[in-house]
Amino acid sequence: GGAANALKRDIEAAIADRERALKRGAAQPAGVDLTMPARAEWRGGLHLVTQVVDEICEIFHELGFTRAVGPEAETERYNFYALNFPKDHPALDAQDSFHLGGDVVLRTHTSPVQIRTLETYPPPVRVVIPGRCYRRDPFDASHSPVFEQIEGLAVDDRLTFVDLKATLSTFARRFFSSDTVVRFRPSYFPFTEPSAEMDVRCQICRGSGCPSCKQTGWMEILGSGMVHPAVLENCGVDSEKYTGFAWGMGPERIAMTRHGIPDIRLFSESDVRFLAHFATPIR
Ligand code: 2U9
Repeated sequence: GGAANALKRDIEAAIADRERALKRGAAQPAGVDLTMPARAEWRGGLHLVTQVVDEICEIFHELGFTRAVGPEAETERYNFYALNFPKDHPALDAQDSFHLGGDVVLRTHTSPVQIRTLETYPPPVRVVIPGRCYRRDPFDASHSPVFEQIEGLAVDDRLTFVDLKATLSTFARRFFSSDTVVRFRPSYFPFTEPSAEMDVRCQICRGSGCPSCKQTGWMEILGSGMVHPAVLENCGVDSEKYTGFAWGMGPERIAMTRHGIPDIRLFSESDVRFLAHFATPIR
């Protein structure tokens, strides 16, 4: 106690000495302005892709979808076979996917989470699944070997292609603007039949044609389709009783479409000028 009191007196005396010296102005070194405000602190913020993922999931939440997540390392069964990929599909090739040994791969899409959901919960099911995916793609302006995906799935009795179109066009109008025009084009995926891609009118030129939309006036936003009956049966769902629709999209591409960002590599290069431009404070 005695020692602590002595120390306290010494500190108080030192502070008082210093205060007197500062008041005299004696201690201010030449060229230093002690009244200058301190530099602003660096604040962390949410990455643009995180913001877009959250916004998209929130819109689907309003439409009745629950967010689900799952593992990034998956068996070939969950990543390919349960989804009706034929054994000779190019995606199964070591050239296209990262194989971790045995029958384990880094997931190439978030679809395995829908398979797990259908195996676990009886219909009706409505889920939206954001997550990181991996493909052996070149790292260039429009491809990245590591990317985010958001997929969705609805399975219920009497769901039709009309439900798919209504859900996805409602999403586009809420995400872009209420007057956004969409179109559906026929497509092909092993896990959906029929399949369609959805385009929105180019957000940059509003349809008149510009370099961002390669003069077409449209931008592709997502792929979709009615779940293939074989996929439902693979998960133990009676395809005579239930139907479903599903879709998949890339949030990086959507963020690029919305903000006119020319190169996907900007998202992972950690250039603070780019990050700070789009960052929003964490609440
Ligand atoms: C189950 C049943 C159906 C998910 C789907 C797409 C269409 C699609 C890609 C678009 C570009 C992803 O970002 S991208 O690389 N996806 O076009 N995905 S339908 O269909 C499923 C998934 C799981 C059980």
